[in-house]
Amino acid sequence: MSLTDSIPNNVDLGSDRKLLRALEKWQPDFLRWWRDMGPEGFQEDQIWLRTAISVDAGGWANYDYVKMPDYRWGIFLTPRAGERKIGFGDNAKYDAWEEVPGELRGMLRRIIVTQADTEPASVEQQRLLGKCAPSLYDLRNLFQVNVEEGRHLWAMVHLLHQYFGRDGREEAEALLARRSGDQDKPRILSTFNETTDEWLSFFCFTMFTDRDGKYQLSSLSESGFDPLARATQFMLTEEAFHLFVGETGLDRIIRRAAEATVKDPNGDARNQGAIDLPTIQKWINFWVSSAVELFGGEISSNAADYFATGLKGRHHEQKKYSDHSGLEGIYTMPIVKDGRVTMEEVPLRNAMNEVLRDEYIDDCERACERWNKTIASTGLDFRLRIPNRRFNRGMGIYADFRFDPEGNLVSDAEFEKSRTQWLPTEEDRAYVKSLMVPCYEPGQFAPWIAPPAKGVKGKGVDFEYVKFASAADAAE
Ligand code: BYC
Repeated sequence: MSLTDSIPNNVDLGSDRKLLRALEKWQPDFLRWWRDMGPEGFQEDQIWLRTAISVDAGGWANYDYVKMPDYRWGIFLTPRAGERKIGFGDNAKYDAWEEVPGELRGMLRRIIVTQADTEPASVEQQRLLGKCAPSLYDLRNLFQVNVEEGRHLWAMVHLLHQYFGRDGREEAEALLARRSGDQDKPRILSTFNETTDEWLSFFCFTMFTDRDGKYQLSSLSESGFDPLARATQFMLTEEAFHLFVGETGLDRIIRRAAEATVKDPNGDARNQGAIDLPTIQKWINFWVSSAVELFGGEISSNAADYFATGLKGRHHEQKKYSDHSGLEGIYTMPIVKDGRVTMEEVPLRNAMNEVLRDEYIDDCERACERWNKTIASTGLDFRLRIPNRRFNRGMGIYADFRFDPEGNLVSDAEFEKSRTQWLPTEEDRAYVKSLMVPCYEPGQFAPWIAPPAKGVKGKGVDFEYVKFASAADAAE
């Protein structure tokens, strides 16, 4: 099969010989990386997956059984809707760029590489999870997320190859050479080096880390560099499913936790084989505090430059804002001065990371409210919380101080004293891992997670979402 056949695309790949050659060279390296670092042990199995084969509303999501290495990783840009102008910053009202402006080349490359790096990183982080999936439904969802992260890598590599010449090709190779968690060649952003070897972390990752992806992609979809805007617009359509997996996955674990607490004579969910709510809270604290780092510094000249040049806007820049210069505005943020938290005014452009973090945190709070309704529906009086953004930070203006999950300044000693109440302990991790026993019977679910309300795309919850190549795989 030629590359133009094996890569569904709407970028006219067949007529661009240079681009085709570059991608033909990269594809075998990608497949090698996928075999080495993609889901371990399931490459020969038939997975019921959706594949994007066009950008049309009706055509983009095509469902069928596919072996993962045969997945058709396509390249799609949302079609142009007429002439487009740059929507914000100092270049607003000029025509959007179809080529990379020379003076912005370095900055744009850095943004695209940073975005691209997260995609293979997450696949690497999740590569062992299939071996302990709580159901075939969840196993299939994991693999759906994985192949789509692979497609998002293709989307960014296409931009690197098409617009950045030799530099772009080198960056594309480097994306396959870095490894999540590797001391010598780690992935670029912190969270993407965290271990994700059990499913509570997987659902936290897809809930909280992928949600950073949503807001970053949304900001990039406003970009004055039109190919980036159009590539990220289409990525967002797939990203929605990843967020669904995270939010509903946590909801199902929380439901089981609450039910088990109510049922147990001592109110001990662990005694019923579930994960208790205080443990879930610790995971939320850990993953939220890790994910909020991904928005960059609170006061950032990089962010100001990205906005000023028109490369990266705000979430819903066109829909939500009337002033697109960002020059007049002031952002008031809490900072630590003389041992106290006080408010300080920052020029809006320098606070763009914080503006995006606000949107993100509101979205997390919304989901948390839903989980609390799930808990309340069991009759249990317990509330989960999204920790304050200052809690447990390793980067930015709060990194040198300690805060409790409510955001109050505390001493190092106070923090250390409460650490085991706020963050996962080794014992908690060992307990959660002890529950990770695979459950591969169609329609069966591990005891620590409730079944979903419905299956995928009209299929039942008991549908055979994964057909194992051999009985040995299923028993593994
Ligand atoms: N870890 O000015 P600063 C996704 C670096 S997730 C390590 O404070 P800036 C997905 C920063 O790169 C979305 N390093 O921040 C989710 C800079 O280094 P350089 C991914 C960090 O630049 C799940 C220096 O520190 N997309 O799609 O304003 C599964 C000073 O930075 C971190 C993007 O991130 C960190 N946490 O903002 C799959 C969009 N934070 O460049 C996929 C593109 C900062 O001086 N990236 N640094 O060497 C960006 O827009 C910006 O790079 C950031 C940082 C928002 C990440």
